[in-house]
Amino acid sequence: IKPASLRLVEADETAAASGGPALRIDAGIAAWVSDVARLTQPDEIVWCDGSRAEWDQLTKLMISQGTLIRLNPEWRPNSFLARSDPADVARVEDRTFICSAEEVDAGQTNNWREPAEMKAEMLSLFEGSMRGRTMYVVPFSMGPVGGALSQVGVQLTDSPYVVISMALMTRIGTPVLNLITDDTEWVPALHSVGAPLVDAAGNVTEDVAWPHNPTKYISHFPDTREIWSFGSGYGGNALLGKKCFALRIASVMARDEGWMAEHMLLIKVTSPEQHVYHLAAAFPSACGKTNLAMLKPTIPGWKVETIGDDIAWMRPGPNGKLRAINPERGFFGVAPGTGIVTNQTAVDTMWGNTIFTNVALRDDGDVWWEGLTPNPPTHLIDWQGNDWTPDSKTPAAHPNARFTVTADQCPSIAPEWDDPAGVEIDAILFGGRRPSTVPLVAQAKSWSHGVFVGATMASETTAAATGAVGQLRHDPFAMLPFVGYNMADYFQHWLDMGETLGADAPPIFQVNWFRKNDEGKFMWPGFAENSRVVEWIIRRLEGEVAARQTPIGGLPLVHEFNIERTDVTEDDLQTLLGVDKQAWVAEADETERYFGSLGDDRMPAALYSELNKLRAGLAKL
Ligand code: SAT
Ligand code: MN
Repeated sequence: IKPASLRLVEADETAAASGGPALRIDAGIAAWVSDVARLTQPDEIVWCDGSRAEWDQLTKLMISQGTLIRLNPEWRPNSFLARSDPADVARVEDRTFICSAEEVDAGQTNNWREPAEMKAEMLSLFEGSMRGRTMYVVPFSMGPVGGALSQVGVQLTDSPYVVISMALMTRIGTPVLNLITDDTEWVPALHSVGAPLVDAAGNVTEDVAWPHNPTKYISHFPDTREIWSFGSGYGGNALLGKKCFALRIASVMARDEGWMAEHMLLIKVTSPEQHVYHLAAAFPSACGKTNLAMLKPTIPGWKVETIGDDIAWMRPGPNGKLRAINPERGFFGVAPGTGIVTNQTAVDTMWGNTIFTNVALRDDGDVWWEGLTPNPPTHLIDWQGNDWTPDSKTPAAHPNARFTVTADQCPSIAPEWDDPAGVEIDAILFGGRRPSTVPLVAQAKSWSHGVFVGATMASETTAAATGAVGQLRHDPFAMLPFVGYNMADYFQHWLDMGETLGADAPPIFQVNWFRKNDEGKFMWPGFAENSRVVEWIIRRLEGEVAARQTPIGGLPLVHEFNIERTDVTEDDLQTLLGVDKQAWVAEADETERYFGSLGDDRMPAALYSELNKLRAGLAKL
């Protein structure tokens, strides 16, 4: 089956003129599409309209190609399983490049290549890369279509899996295309899986279920605001609206225009007194953002609603306070560990209309993964298509297996989640996976101390990116893989935003759900019990609880911190809310080394001054 609306559009044509749907296509887009088509040589071009008919056509096509398996509609209507190639299962940070004109502008934390050189190399990869395939044109909006804080882009891709994923994760199609006129800024995002079906000599290769190329490049051109992605069909490598645009390119736009593009969830919290607060929280990939975003408080009278689970765009609003939107339309959540015990809301969200990638298939045609239910079924087909039983030595689902679903299916979604004006931010949280040192919660002493806390964040690595798992690495602001420019300049931008916001800057808190005791056991129950930390933060905003001032920030008083009806012992709570002087002295030394590694000439002096204050305070303990 081939999609019906296939048209090759030349620069001076419109889709309407070529017999397609009546679209008004900006000449700039049309010219770019035809340039890329000349380069990549697809058989056909499809302009995606974002309709249900298009979704049905593409999912049918992919079922026939073996890319998708339709799940049993009785359990999971309009839902599909995709199994990726085992060599294409996560973001490839070592193949991700920031191609600014000057190397120093990419900084010490990004891979850099000279833009013209990178383009020359990638042009030869893209040449003929779509032969035998269809090129899809996917106009997309990050943020509500036409919203003042929203941005538009156009992704060209030869992956129908990417098209349907973009359809869930962003607003795509005709309404977006109609927004783009001569003076609209839009981000061109070029993507190919790099697996042509016909070679230059005309020899035909058979297609595979998950085409990709061993050579991968995820390249960003921040000066011209372009994205070129080659060789991968997976997640953040291929859904270019997400990490590539909404974080790497948007962080550059934000720096230039005085706003912020952050790796943050957004929640609305209602207190028992019916006071409403909005929190933004940064955690690295696969550290529980989705769980916190869908938190069901265990403490009476509190309510948490979801606004976003991964990315926040924030800027000062008309009253001077920081406002945030979720630029995405859906969730691309980690499946393993998401289950009826840890996050019933997420499970309820995926009742249907969901794409599952690299999870296991049940015999009844539904899906399963580690942690979905306490006990595994007796037989499964694992993520690689092999028989699996509870005795198997390998996991049934890949650790970075994902569910993709729209946010409006989430039972805890806040009514204002897609308000184009965004929500006012009352507090910012920073967290990582830290088995030691970092307390359960601490309030930063000031905005600049908060920036220091963000800049010194570290976390154990997870399966969200290729490479070793469980190794502590610096991950400033949970943005290490996502800042599209020099990290030291990014720190400076945060300090500058503090100047702009002045007294209206929201308080900043550091949190850590992942403290372990000497036996290696988690000391804090986490998940829904994190509502207790949220409660303390809100009570701080209200001035209802005190904080013990320490060199690392304001810590809860043990007797004021609510652990009723938990297994947490008073002793453990002391540790969770304590300052381990020795560990912090070592942390300060490591911070100095890390700051030095970022390039001393651009590192803000304010951060070194925070480091000095920390050391002086520790010396007095
Ligand atoms: O693969 S993604 O980058 O989209 C998910 C993540 O790592 O946060
Ligand atoms: Mn993320």
